[in-house]
Amino acid sequence: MKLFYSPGSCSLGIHALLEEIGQPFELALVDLKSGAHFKAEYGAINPKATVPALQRDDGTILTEWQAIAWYLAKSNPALELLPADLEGEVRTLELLDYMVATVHMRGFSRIFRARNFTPTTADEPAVVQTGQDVVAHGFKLLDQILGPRAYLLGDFSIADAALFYLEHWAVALSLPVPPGLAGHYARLRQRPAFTRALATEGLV
Ligand SMILES: N[C@@H](CCC(=O)N[C@@H](CS)C(=O)NCC(=O)O)C(=O)O
Repeated sequence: MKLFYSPGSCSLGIHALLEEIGQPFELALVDLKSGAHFKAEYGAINPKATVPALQRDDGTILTEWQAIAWYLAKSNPALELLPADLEGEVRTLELLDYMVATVHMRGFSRIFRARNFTPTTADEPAVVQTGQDVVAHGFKLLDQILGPRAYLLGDFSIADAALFYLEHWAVALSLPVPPGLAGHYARLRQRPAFTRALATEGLV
């Protein structure tokens, strides 16, 4: 398998999951900062011009964070990266969708790319503030869901890898992180797979 990634982006969570799985995989750098995702070469791989994208061993490409994580969990059942029961599965999907579609796409995306949300430069600080409010509300809810447990669903799951990249961004931006999530982030950084992914991406 080959993961198309950009260092420190949301692909970090998928990278850490591939490390958790422990099977050989390749990394292909798509440097978002230099606009490599808009070049024709990457367009032929993922016309959505986003990372992560996963090329599987049969050559097919899978996109969208939740779909890639779900595929990795389901194709490695012995690792139990997903709860086995229906209730556990829908709770995982519920968490993934909230973290990726809301906290990431409606929150952090406004902070990182305010200009994509308004044609008016003067409005950009307000866009960033809205993004920070979405993140703060999301982190409050996720902190409540985590509660005193080590991981979002009790045992480690793909949901924790999504929360990890959000926490990583918040720490990098010096945004407030509730104590429970700060503990969760520290705990994941200690997992060898996450430590390796961070080191490979030059983030430690
Ligand atoms: N819905 C996509 C979103 C992925 C996404 O937005 N990735 C960001 C990096 S974290 C990206 O590729 N951005 C490209 C850009 O900003 O132009 C997913 O879940 O994979």
